[in-house]
Amino acid sequence: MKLFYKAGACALAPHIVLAELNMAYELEAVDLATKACTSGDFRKINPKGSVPALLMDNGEILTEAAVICQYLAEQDIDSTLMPKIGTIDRYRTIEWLNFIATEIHKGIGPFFGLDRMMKNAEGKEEYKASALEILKAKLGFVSEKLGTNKYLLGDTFTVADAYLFTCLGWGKFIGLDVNAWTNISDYQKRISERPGVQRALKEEGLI
Ligand SMILES: N[C@@H](CCC(=O)N[C@@H](CS)C(=O)NCC(=O)O)C(=O)O
Repeated sequence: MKLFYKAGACALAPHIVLAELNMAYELEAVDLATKACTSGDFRKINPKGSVPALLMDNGEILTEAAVICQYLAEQDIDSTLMPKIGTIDRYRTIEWLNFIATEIHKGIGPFFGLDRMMKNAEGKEEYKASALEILKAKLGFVSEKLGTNKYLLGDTFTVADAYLFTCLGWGKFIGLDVNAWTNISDYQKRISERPGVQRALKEEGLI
């Protein structure tokens, strides 16, 4: 299996899952500005032009971070990264994945492409200020739900934690101080110390 990624971007979530499961995998970096990668034009691999993309051993390509994470977790039937089918915890995990993808990931994503989206300097500042307030409200909700639990689902680390941890890492680039919420900063630290997470961070050159 090969994961196409950009260091620190959302592909870190499935990368963490691969490392946590100790699966055999290769990595290939993508230049998101030029869409170039060692294999050539990345758009021929993923026409959406975005990472992550997972090249499976049978040649299939799977995209969308939340979906790749679920797929990978289910390659190992003993894994607890995705709770078992039929349990409420499974739907809680999917509920978190959806929230993280649509509210947190896509709440932060536009900050990185603002120069391409808006020409008006004042408009950009206005957007950033209000988008930051919206994000803060969402993280306030996360902090409240998390409480002093180790992970989003309680004591068990799941794919939703791999995804949320990835997005929290972007806060420092957009003026969002996640240390404002003790529950979240403790959570971030706890996850960063997991061996699988350490391995993925090292492989992306982030530590
Ligand atoms: N819907 C996709 C979005 C992925 C995404 O936004 N990837 C970003 C990096 S975090 C990216 O590749 N941006 C460059 C682009 O889309 O051109 C997913 O959830 O995986």
